[in-house]
Amino acid sequence: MSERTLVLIKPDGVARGLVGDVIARIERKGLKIVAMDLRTLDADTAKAHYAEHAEKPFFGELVEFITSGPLVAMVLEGPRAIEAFRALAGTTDPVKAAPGTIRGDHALEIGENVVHGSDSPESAAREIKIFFPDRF
Ligand code: RTP
Ligand code: MG
Repeated sequence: MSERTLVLIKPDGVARGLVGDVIARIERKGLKIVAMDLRTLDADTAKAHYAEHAEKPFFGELVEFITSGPLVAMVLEGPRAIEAFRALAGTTDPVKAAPGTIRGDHALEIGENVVHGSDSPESAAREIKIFFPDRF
């Protein structure tokens, strides 16, 4: 059964020229890109996207970072796409992320960990609606 997930190449990934690398990994894995857009988020969209973290001490930094420059938003489709992309991304803390994953290969700081991927079907549906309303 196919599912969809919302993936972001965060502003650090775009600024560092990692868009091609991330997309190559997605395509090599066999996940299909069904929507893609380069854009800079406003604070309201960023807060809506990260609403689950609104009470966390790092929320302010998170919103500032994710709005700091252009990011690439995309929707991926494939069998167990949510779990498949989270496996490609590696764990949240890039120091602990396995080499061979996006975060394991490219990042050192938890706040600048290159990519986002939805963590559940409910999150994916909510996030896809925020980034690509009316598309799906
Ligand atoms: P994401 O939502 O970005 O895909 O990352 P995730 O599921 O692996 O991690 P999550 O717990 O949802 O956290 C969202 C983002 O917040 C930043 N973060 N900073 N300073 C901190 O302790 C801290 N903890 C999390 C990370 O950039 C993480 O990706
Ligand atoms: Mg998350």
